[in-house]
Amino acid sequence: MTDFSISEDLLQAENAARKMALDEDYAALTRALSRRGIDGDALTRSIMAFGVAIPTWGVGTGGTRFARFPGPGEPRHLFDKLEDCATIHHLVRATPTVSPHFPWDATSDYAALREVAAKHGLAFDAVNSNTFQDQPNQEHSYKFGSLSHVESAVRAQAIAHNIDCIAIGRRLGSKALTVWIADGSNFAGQSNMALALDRYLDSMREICAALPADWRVFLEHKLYEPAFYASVISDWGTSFAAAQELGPKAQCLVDLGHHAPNVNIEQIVARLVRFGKLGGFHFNDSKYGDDDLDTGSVEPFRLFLVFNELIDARMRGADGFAPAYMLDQSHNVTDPIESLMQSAIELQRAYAQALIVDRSALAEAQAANDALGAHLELKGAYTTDVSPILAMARLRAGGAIAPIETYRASGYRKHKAKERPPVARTSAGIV
Ligand code: LRH
Ligand code: MN
Repeated sequence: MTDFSISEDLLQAENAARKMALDEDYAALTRALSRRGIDGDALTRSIMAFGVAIPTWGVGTGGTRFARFPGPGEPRHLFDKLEDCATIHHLVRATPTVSPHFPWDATSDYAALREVAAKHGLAFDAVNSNTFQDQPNQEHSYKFGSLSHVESAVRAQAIAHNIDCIAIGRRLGSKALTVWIADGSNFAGQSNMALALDRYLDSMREICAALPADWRVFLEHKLYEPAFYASVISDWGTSFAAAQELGPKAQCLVDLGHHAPNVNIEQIVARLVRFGKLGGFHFNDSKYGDDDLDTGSVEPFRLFLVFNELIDARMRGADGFAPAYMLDQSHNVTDPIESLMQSAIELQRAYAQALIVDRSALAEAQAANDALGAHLELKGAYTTDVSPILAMARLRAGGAIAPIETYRASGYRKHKAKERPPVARTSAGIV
């Protein structure tokens, strides 16, 4: 019995039922946009070209330190995850790449993995290393850190793991390594914060030396958790300074949930662009801490403002501007496939809204210190409902006008629940 996948017939039938309404809404929106001098079809083509990577660790149900409640038809291994990633891309046509995490996604044959992904129309984005958990039979524990650990043997083990991840990534066709470390302390005095950073930099220099010529390494900063007094790479400033010191292949990755509440993330993005050190993003949303909630589900205006900086940078032709877009979320109470589809759409929405900002009117208002005028240029774009353009982009790219409804109509999850025997309930943790 072949594994169930959503048929073209079902997709066509679901689209046919919605096509007339979409055509009407699309015509009305493109007429309104053309009055603002914006070509609706060109905008739709831009959205069709937008892509974001799916985190393999986000395809299964996530959890917290308290508990994880797996749902039906959980992916058992990377091949199930790729199948679910293919289903997401089939319907939203905006997630052509997957970002794997090792050793969570370790497998015996990476060439075969690459082939299976290619059959699903998927490629691999940045690989993620993991020196924040101890693996069975691991020689040295990461309890007190990894790349910044006081013991050279532990650092060497962590460096070797990152170099292994690069080797795996090369076989998968990736071009970047993301390094997030949990290293830090819970008590004042527990760690010499200056020497910890020096040890981290020494370790990262060895990892950078192992990067192929056309690769990048993304340094991911995070204010706290699991360290609750000081994290070694706690903020964009430390990450930026480290990337400067490590050289041109080293850039900074902005995980939206890794900042103190109310930090101006869009300004951090503008700064990293200015210095040519914006490597990429882990998109998600948060209300308090690193909540890993669905992108655009808490602060959609902030997400728009981040994309406003990205479009401004692109329009200005900022040097070395090639940010990698990846999602990094934990789906504790929703079907991960639905959350990932909606999150990709919310990214497209912020991108489309940022593309319709009248940048010359905005620059004029800024030059005239017309504060409200300038703000309303942004608000005008942000309050434009671009949904018909997002739906038309999906339709023209062979996807679903209404992905969530089409996914539910397919009964995909029910089929997977039959195909995939239930996994044993793991007590807690994000995966
Ligand atoms: C750390 C982080 C990092 C991943 C992990 C799954 O909080 O954002 O990007 O390695 O989540
Ligand atoms: Mn992250």
